Amino acid sequence: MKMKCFNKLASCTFAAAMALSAMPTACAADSEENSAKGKTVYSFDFEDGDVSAFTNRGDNDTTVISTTDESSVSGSKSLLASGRSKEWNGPAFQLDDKLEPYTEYYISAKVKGKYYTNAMLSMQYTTADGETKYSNLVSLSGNDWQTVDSVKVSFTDEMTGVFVYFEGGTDDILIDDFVVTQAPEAEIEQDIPALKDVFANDFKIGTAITPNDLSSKATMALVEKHFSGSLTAGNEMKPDSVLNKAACQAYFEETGDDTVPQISFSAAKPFLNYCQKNNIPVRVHTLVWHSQTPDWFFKEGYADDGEWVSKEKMLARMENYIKAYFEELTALYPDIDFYACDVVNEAWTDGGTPRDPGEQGQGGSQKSAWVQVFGDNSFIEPAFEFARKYAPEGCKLYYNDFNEYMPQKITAVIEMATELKEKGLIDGLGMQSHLDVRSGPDAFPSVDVYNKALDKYAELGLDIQITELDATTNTNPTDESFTAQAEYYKGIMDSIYAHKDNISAVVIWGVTDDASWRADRCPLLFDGEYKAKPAFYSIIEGREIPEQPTTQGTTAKPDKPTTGGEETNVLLGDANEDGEVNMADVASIIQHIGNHDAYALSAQGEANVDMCDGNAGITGNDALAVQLLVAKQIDKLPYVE
Ligand code: 9MR
Repeated sequence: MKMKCFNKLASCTFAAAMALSAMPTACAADSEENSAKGKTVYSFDFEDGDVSAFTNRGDNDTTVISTTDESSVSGSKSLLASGRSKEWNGPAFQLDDKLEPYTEYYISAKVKGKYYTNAMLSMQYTTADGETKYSNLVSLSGNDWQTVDSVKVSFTDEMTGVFVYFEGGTDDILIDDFVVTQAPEAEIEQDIPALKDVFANDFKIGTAITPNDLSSKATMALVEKHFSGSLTAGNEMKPDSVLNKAACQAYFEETGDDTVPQISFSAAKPFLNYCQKNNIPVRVHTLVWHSQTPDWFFKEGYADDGEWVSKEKMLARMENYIKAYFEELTALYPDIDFYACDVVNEAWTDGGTPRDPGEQGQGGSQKSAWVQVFGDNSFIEPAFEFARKYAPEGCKLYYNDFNEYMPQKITAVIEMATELKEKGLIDGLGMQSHLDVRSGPDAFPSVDVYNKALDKYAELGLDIQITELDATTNTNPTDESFTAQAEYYKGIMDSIYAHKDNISAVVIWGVTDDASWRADRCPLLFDGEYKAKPAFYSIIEGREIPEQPTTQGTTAKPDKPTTGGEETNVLLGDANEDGEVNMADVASIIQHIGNHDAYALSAQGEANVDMCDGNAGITGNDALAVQLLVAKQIDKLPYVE
């Protein structure tokens, strides 16, 4: 295959990036600067006494909202939220009735408690399934007025009832100078190589995303360009998001059976809808984990204060959970390629022993309720057995862990994996790879140590995936920090590349530094302004870009046909009119042809299908054309041979 070498371009852009990084040093976008750059869309100093844009949080919230001249930052008045009786009571400002979805805004304000400020700015919204979600955006405490400084918010068109609100304590809260600024529309760099192209013939390149990422146009543009080889949900497919306590308890009450856990993918739906629509392969993360798994899952009657269940009951719960998980996932998303699954996560300590038994909150978050119930790590094998039994075809099964280069952990993981491999239960190992550059020479782990761990896992003959790669700098990074980070990333990527025959995917744990779980130490490849960092250039430096790369997870989006320059409502290929073109449409066309009486397409469905093969009349060739598009054999409709 013809290749073009990236060397020249890489070295000049790498140099440019190094020079650029001389300007900003913090990884999050500078908030003052951002809010100054943005367009102010709402601004309240409350001098006119108008507080009508703010409400309390529903019927059970006793907050009374007015203005006061007791204290203020600008002018002589501020908003007063009095009469609060619960910590979560407080003044709320609705976003989705005033602002645009998929657009980033900054919220700035001054906040003061009556005697002492102990407040939070939080956000709430309701999902398409009617569930209300809450998240804390920023905590503020101290004497007198505190500042909410350009906190970034955005939402998708699937969310309703989107509010930001102030809460905390039960004393009066005062607000002044509440400003909403629309962030300038961020452009991503289109003129840099796409990671998925650079590594197209080596391994899938992917990332992990959060619901917030989904509502940021620029973040998702980076995902589409670089990371559409694989996506992982940052949190929404973990047990605490999927297990539905109320439904578990209701099922138990109704049937007397507490071994059939009830689940819901409502938190993951925006993520999964995106992956389905854009045809992006998904890593399922994760089924069996000591963390982010509620303790009630291990208790009699699913009660918080219940007794621990027996090992037998837990095995039944585990099997039914894994069964329901895959059945529901594949029923809801038959077209998504769930190509990998972290069946068990983080079961071994760095010392190569099982975790201590206990509730997850005890002793930090290190204790394991699985060990509590099973007495040891004997829950691992049945987890893989059940996953093997119920996972869809093509979904490879992994054991996933962090610090996977610690000597005793390597021994424990290899011993476990060897046994599981002999029984045909495991396909690969996930090396999370949460790394730390520190100041360069004392990086943890060193590239050499990381490389040796890869050597050992490669010898096992199992597949390897790098599942959560990020490499932190320090809390106040300088230019030197970013240079050291780039060098370290390069070393790690070279080591990964040297093992590419054993590695099928490399997943970076997040897109932009400011949205990382370790945002304070800027661990990713793109900064808060969506710009590629030196680390980005360092990992592609010297790599050859295949001229016609095997595309990773590209979208099968049909072109809309036009009539005399006017766009029509026809979406070619969309037989069932769900706005997407996939195998379900192929089935609908075949059914329409085979049994018109029972399965006739609607008039719009017929219009969407008729010209797929470039000819009038719905025939098997229309179905074939749609199938070719879905299989990415062609890139648009109509398909005329
Ligand atoms: O990125 C996740 C972060 O948003 C959560 O707060 C955190 C809580 O455990 O989990 C993070 O993801 C973890 C992943 O699921 C497993 N490996 C470690 C990751 C970082 O903690």
